[in-house]
Amino acid sequence: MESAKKKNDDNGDDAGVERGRVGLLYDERMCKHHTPDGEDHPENPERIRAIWRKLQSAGITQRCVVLNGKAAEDEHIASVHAHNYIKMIRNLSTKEVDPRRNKIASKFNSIYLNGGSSEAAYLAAGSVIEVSEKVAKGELSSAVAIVRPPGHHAESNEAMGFCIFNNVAVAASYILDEKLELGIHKILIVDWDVHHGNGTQKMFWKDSRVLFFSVHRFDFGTFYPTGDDGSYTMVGEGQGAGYNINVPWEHGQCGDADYLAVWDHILIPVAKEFNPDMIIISGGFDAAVGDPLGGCRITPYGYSVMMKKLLEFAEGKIVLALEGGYNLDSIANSVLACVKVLLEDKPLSGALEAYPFESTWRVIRAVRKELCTYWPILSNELPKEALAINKKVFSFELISSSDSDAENDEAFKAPSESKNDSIGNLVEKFQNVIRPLSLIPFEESAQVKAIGSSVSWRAVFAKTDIWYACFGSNMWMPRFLCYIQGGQVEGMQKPFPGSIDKRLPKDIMWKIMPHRLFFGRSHTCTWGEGGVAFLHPESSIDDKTYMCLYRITLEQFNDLIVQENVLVQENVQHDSMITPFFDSTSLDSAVTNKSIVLEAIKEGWYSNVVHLGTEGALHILTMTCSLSDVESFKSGEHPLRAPSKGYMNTLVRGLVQGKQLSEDEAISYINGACTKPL
Ligand code: Q9C
Ligand code: ZN
Repeated sequence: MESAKKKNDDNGDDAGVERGRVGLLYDERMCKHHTPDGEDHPENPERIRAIWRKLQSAGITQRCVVLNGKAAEDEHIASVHAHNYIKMIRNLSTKEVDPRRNKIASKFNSIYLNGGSSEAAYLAAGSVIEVSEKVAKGELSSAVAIVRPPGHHAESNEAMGFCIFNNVAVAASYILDEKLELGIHKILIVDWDVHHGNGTQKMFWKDSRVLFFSVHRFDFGTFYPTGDDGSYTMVGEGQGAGYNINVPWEHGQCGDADYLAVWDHILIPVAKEFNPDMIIISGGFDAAVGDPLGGCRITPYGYSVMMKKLLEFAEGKIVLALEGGYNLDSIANSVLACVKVLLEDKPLSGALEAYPFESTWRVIRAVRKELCTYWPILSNELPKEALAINKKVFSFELISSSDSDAENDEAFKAPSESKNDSIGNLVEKFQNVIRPLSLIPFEESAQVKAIGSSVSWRAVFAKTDIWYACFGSNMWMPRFLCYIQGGQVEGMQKPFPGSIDKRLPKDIMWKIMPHRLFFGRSHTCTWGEGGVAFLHPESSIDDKTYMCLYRITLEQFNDLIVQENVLVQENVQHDSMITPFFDSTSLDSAVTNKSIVLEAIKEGWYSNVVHLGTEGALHILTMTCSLSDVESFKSGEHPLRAPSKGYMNTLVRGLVQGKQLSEDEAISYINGACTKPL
């Protein structure tokens, strides 16, 4: 550490041009903590290596004061952790294989341990202490500690959620308890990791010297670490009452606009009042766009603005300590953006995505109401602009895709009756029905533009197959393929861009499902009169619906969701695909609860993804309306309406060519679904 510091001092020309001295701490020894038998794990050594490499290649490391890690002293850790726990971590063996150590790990929630874990944990905690002390002293103006294992889930006597020691809590306590002479009496901890910082919250629960602020996915207590701890009602106790602020998102997909609304309407006003002497950021980057666990979408630009707004406080004394963040590119670019802010580089250019979610204003209101007795500034009305914006939030309009008016188009040639037509053969036969995308004058698709930033989730989701089950016009394969390959079949008034991954469905099959098919809505804005098909989300043994199942990837399914719920504002569609609408959390939820209404597109008519079971090892998913929409259909608020002739023809064609029903049978099947009361 000394040598690194000296080197930089000698190199004063470079460091001298910088406005201040920004510390950067990195130590390869923290990579020694990894899974004991080498299985993949999101919290792996490559995380900090990727960040370090990025800072090096961006020429940032030369402009900073580079520090090596330093192991924490037990007595300093003891200010927030129990002695027995510290002893246990200290005494973890360094052996390559140790069943006893595995047994210890298994007693904790989401924890692995290996021969390097103890050393890395001490280094992570000690390193955050080290940079915090230097910032507190003014030796450094600010600092970034690229540490692992992370810390904010760790509790007094418990490792948890990939965390062993609570690095940030250890450092804050050290500065407040051991270094009174430095004049740091109030610390603001900003925890922007996508998960709630349960450990840190507990450690300063009754402490008014630490204002703990955490913004995290909560999903009504179902998101890790689950339970009520992350609720906005958890405000602290005793002296600490009002000094614990939770901002619990109701769902994923939150991005720059949501976080900055929280900054502007909660964090910054409170920080002005609290007037911290120093800020420590529990800097998880798992709310970044592209993160496989978080499902949120903060961009590097978003992080840079969040950072910049905090730099106005505590004379810029900020320590950023790494917590979570599991997409290597996302975390590297996000940390880079943050360091640039500390170096006071000219701001990143970037534009904020559209608007916060409606739910974001709901959460902000709830938090402000809960805390306004402690922070009177929060009792003011939210500014009018916020309300105006609220109205505009994500107003989608469905341009139905399930109501093709395709009449008997000349181009169509019936496929052969052969029973063992492969998908490829079938597609070839249908191909002449689809106007290939390449022939249609078409602006570069918004989705295609978004590829750059969404490679990672796409790469992951491209590897998971699901069965997409349809009951409407998509039963007719040429119509469905418009969503995969792009293009339009005759009768459609506009082409669809298709999926990014244009590979054909790997398989196709039919099933009869015990659900009610019905037709509703009076018309669609582009297709005119007539209802479109919906499936009752709940099953009932008295009902039968023919469903055509296409084996596609989860990535294609997401592209399908966007096209099925066509979004009016182009930029919204564009933004929407930076992260998947339907992610692994949504899938879990759909499997557990049978269905999930996707918040981000809840205004769409097909925003409800229903899990219909499994086939082989794969999930069967469909898209339909929400249960509350069903109620609206029942009450007459939404009309039930038979399909137009053209739409009817498409459905019949799908059922007949899928060899499910004769033409007459298909017609009476649809008519039955139209006439039977809901
Ligand atoms: N079903 C941090 O980001 N997930 N920790 C466990 C169990 C644990 C995340 C899921 C996520 C821990 C520091
Ligand atoms: Zn996290």
